[in-house]
This record gives sequence, C-alpha cells and structure tokens, in this order.
Amino acid sequence: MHPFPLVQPYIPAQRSTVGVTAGELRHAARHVLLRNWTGSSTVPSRGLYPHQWSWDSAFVAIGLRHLSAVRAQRELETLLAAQWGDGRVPHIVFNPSVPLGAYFPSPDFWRSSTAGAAAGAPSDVETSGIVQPPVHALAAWLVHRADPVTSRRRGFLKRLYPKLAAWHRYLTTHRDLGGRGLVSVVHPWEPGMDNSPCWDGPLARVEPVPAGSFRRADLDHGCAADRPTDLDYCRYVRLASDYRDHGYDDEAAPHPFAVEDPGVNALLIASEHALARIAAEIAPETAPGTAPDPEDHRRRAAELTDALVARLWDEEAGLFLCRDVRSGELIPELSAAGLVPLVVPGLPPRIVRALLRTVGGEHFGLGSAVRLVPSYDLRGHAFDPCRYWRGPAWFNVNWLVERGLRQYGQTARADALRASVLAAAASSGFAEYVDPYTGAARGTREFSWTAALALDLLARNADRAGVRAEVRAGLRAGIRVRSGEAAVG
Ligand code: 2M8
Repeated sequence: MHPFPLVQPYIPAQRSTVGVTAGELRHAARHVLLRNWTGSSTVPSRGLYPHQWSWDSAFVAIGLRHLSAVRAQRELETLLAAQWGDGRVPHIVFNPSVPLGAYFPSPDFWRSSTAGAAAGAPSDVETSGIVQPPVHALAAWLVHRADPVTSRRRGFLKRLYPKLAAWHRYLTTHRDLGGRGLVSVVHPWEPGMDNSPCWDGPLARVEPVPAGSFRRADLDHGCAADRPTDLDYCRYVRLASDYRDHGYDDEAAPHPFAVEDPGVNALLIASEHALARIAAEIAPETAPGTAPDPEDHRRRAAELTDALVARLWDEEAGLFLCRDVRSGELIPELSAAGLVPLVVPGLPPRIVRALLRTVGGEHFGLGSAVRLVPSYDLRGHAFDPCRYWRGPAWFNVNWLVERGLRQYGQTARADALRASVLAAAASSGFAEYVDPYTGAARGTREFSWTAALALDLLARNADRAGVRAEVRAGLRAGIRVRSGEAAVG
C-alpha cells in the first residue's frame, strides 16, 4: 500500500509557474528577496508587512547568506541598530518613508522614542515596544559560517556579540515573569504565532478596546477568513497600549497576558549555543582579560534546557506545552511551538523519542496525513486549515523541524520534509503559509522568509542533481497542480 493515500499524481504539463527544478526555484527565490530588499534590510512582504520584522530578518539573513554575505550581515546589523538600551530587540523597526496608514499599529501608536525613552528606546528610529523569538544569534552564527573571511574582515561577530548578549540578558532577567528561569511573552505577537489557539484562554481575560477605535490595515491586503478576528485585534491593542502607557517597563506593567512558550525558549537555547560558538570565535581578537567565556553561554543553555523540561514538558501529550503564568496552569492545546524544541541539542532521549512519535502521530500527521507540519493540532477543536496560526503550515516552523529531525539522526524524514517544503514553496509562489492538507497558498505571496528558507534548504545539499531529483520527487509524490494552485498530500 502507498504510504501517502492522499497523494495525487503530478502532471508535468501543469507545472507551477515558478518552476520545479532547483535552479528555477533558486532563481525565483532570489528575485523575491531582491524585490523585498529596501537598501538596508528586507520587508516580509511589500504590501502586508512594509517594515522590518525581527524574527523575519533572522530567517531572511539565513537565506541571504547564500546570495551575499555582506547583505545578510547588514540585515542583522540594521535590526540591531534599533536595539533598546535595556537590551530588547523590537519586533518591528519602522521605515519612515512608509505612510502611517500602510500598517497598523503604526509608529504613532507605539510612540517608542517618547514612551520608551526611559527603557532606552532609540531616539532616531521608531520601533514597536514588544519583541519576537530570539533566533538572531543562531542566524548570526550561520551567516558568519557562510563566509568567515568577509565576516572577520568586517568585524561582524565582534560587533554583534555584545548586542546579542544584551538581548539574551534582557529576556532572561526582565522577562522571567514566572520566576522559574524561563522567558515569558507578554503579547500574542511576541511568540510570532499570533493567533494560536494557545492564546485563547489567557487572552479571554483581557478587556478588549472598543470596536472601531482603530483601523486595521491588514484586511486591505489579506482575506478576512485567513486573518485574526476583530475581537482578537481589540485585545491585541489593549495589551500593547497598556504596556506602552507603563513606559514599556516590565516591572511596572501589569502584564495580564504572560505565557511561557516552548518555541521562544527553545530558540533562546539554540541561540545561547550559537553565542557560545561566537564567543569562542571572537576570543582571539579580544583584549586579554575581556574575552567572553563560551562556558557562560553553555551553562545558561543547560539551565534553560532543564527549566524547559521541568516547566513545559507534558508526558501524556508527548509534547512541550505553553504555560499560562497568571493561572500557573499548562495550556491544554497542541501547537507546533511544542515541536520547536527539537532544535535544542542534548534533550533527554526519552523526550526526543516522544517528540519524534508525536510529529508523525495523529495530531501533526507528518508523513501520513500531511507532508508539512501544521501550526496546530489537526484534531484540535480550533483547527482551521486557512486561518493564520490556527492550522496552516508555515515555512519557518517546518525549517526548524527539519533541522531538529536532522539533528536527532532522522535523515530520511528530514530529507522528505525538505523536499516537501521546497515543493510547497515553488507551487505556492512563496506563500506566507499553506493549507497543510492541500498545500493551497494562503496569506500573502512572495513572502521573504519562505523564499529565504527555500534558498537555505536548496543550498544544504551541494549535490545539485540530488536536490533537483528530491524536488521532483516531492512534487510528484505530494503536489497536485490545478489552475495555478497546488496541493500537498
Ligand atoms: C505576523 O505578525 C504581524 C504582527 O507582528 C501581523 O500579523 O501583523 C506573524 O506571522 C509574525 O510571526 C511575523 O513575524 C509577521 C511578519 O511576517 O507577521
């Protein structure tokens, strides 16, 4: 019996317009990144997201390094130039030439340079006041590895190291709201999985601002059925404006929404390991007695890993869950964030075995019901294959899981996932996200991290013919192309 009963035959005559060969895909991805480059950084998408986003830029840099080491370095340098004095890296850096109405919440909502002044917000650039997952040290290390000569010549790591270390310090000190050694997020936009069903419970406690008190810009570009609801937005706005009105001061702000998220904490751990490598790399260029100690970062990574397991591992679910810091309870929703810790090296073997079972089991279905990891439980009460982070498959999440599978020796599964990611990126026109069952494109198209991470996966195998064969096999096995739309089985 065929292992993937949902698979439809691939019809070569109807191949997608971006092409299916590795060369064609690389070419198309490069064009997306060129179009979305502003001169100093990359927008996630020209229409829906016309500024610089924090974790988007980290993923973009990981792909850009295969095109231009200097551009990849600049992507991260531009973001970190907007870092606040308290160490936080804001989730959006606003481009002053973009009209205020193009994105909501705009700079006049966040008012970072005034409301955030006491927390050290820069005065020469406007930013948001919340953060996103700390993928940056991992990205910086990967960018360096792509061209160490140029990196050393530009002093890239030496300049970035203190900023990245301060960023991690902000998270581990100001954001340990649960007091147990893990970072809390204080807004659903912070973990990057904006309207995951995991937030429904904690968010229900938040008093929404009156409907009509602001104007959403996202619906000018996206389909309302794919985006968060108006009520979600009224609560997002309440949380962000209360934080702002407390000067973005974590000690003063009430933070009614405080959640320990396994994705955010796992990425912090992976980035601490990267910081250890960066510290070792720059040590010879640093004045004696002032060199950073890689061991500090390894120790912090180990402590965070222990806390992650102690606080968020759920044996029965076979998955890491989110913890609502305000109620003290684990949140009983299965989200792809719980699989992200696969990127953490050195997890206890029983946990790795359980995660590997869960990713292919009935809730995430990888390799059986679906070919890409969905963002949320396929069997969950809130599952929706189209709506934002409530079910669709996202490319950054799948890139992380691919990396995790490979790290834990699951080469064949990682190869299959890579082929599916590449096939879906090609057939969806580098969509922001796709329906995990059909592969139909959702959200915006020509999305930067989709293109960047496709480039990275293409580059991982030096054997171009091998990659081409894999992409073809993925398409043949899992993609149905009809009227310009593709379907992943
Ligand atoms: C989405 O989030 C922004 C708010 O930050 C939005 O919906 O307007 C999320 O998918 C987030 O993870 C991503 O970084 C951002 C830009 O791509 O869009």
